[in-house]
Amino acid sequence: MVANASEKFTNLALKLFDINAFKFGDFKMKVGINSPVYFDLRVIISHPDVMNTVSELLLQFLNDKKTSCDHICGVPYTALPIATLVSVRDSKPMLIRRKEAKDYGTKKLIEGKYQSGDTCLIIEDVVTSGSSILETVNDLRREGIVVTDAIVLVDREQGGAKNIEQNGIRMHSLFTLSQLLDILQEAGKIEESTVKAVAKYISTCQIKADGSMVQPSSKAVNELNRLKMSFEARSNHARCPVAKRLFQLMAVKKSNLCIAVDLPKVGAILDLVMKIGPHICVLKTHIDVVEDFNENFVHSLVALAEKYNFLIMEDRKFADIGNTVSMQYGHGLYKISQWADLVTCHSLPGKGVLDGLKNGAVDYSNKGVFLLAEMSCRGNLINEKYTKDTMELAMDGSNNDFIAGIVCQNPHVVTNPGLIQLTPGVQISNTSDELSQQYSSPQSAIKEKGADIAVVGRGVTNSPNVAAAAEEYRDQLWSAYCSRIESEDE
Ligand code: 5BU
Repeated sequence: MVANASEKFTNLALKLFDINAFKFGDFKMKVGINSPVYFDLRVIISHPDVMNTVSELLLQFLNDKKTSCDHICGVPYTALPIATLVSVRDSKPMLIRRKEAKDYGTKKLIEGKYQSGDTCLIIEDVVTSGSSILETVNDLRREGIVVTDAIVLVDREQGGAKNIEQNGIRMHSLFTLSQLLDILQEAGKIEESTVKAVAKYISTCQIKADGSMVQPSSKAVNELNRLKMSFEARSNHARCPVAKRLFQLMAVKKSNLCIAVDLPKVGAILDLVMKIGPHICVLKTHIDVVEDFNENFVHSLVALAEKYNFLIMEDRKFADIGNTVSMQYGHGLYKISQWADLVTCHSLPGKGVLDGLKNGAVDYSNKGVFLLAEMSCRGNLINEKYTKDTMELAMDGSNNDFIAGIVCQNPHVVTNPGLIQLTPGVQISNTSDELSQQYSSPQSAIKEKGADIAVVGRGVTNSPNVAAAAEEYRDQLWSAYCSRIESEDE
């Protein structure tokens, strides 16, 4: 069946969302208030099918508008390959504007064959203020080229169209931000609260052509800043059912404390869990340190999780090829997928490790993964690129129903309010151990590092009164969370 035009638009919008060409959360912008939506259309070059559809729709749009021109020019850099495809499909010669004139040779700013008086159509990926389009237009006009029309993939509706129209250019767009939001909401991909937060941001953050805000004194805040949102509100944004459940559980139990029970004997573990159960949202295990493991032990653990209403996370840090991980998760001595609600996983092997986990679970719809984007120990080899790539993996459309959250150490890693930040390395009385572990206080973990859930191990398990210690950590962590979401500062 041949898709009709609106179906094609809808499918393209959903595909762009799935490949992370735009994201919702909290993003730094050049002007003022952080934005709840962020576009990164550079990613489409990795998806030839998307490039194909985009160029096809642009061409169709141009033909419908009967916009005639001698040349096509893409605004560098994202729009260059798109302009190339349109140029080839339409047999229209292209022009390229250099961002800086070469400091040798001809010093030409505009590459390509043209004459003064020729007309040129501009192609751009996303327009915010319109200033990038105007820079390109100005350089073309300096060469005597006539520019009257620009076409963009997405108009963020923040004043760009008006700004460029004041410079004598008509702006056409394949999508406005509002249209994209409608499509995504209709398809159940985003919540009404997301649509509202974006609408509020757009109406408050209109931008002038010079990049400044129309109302610079505005007090608006980004309503999708997860650090300021309650766990109840964030449960609506979770795409992984276990994360949704965990957000709700935390809100009901008023606990964002995860205790790591790194003890070698089942008796001691169960005894401890009975004491700390009422205070925790997650119990974290390292099942391979248990010396007398047996099946009854996990049955007892699951029964305690039900009784005290917490989730069980096996901190297995899976890190192998999919096939191996699938066996490690579902089979072997521990059969982790049968009793752990959540597991941790390294992103190192890439997408295959997540496919392996899905494969190892009987039904992964009630299971979740925390991906490691950073570690707490001194000297670990993770760098910024690794962390960023881990987040790309987490947000990928094919995985995001399985990723409950991220293990990390700083507040800018997780931008999506539907993901939970888990931060280990928390203790009140120590700042390190002898084996490179580094600790921060409960307050610092929540307010400075951006933790939603803090992991406390020896801070509780080494205490002479574990119940009282758990209660103390629970109270400190919960009040730090309450103060984080209530405070006015950014
Ligand atoms: P501690 O006793 O509070 O230091 O225990 C911390 C727990 O968190 C322990 O089980 C570690 O394996 C786990 N952990 C960590 O400490 N740091 C990390 O970066 C990651 C996990 Br990931």
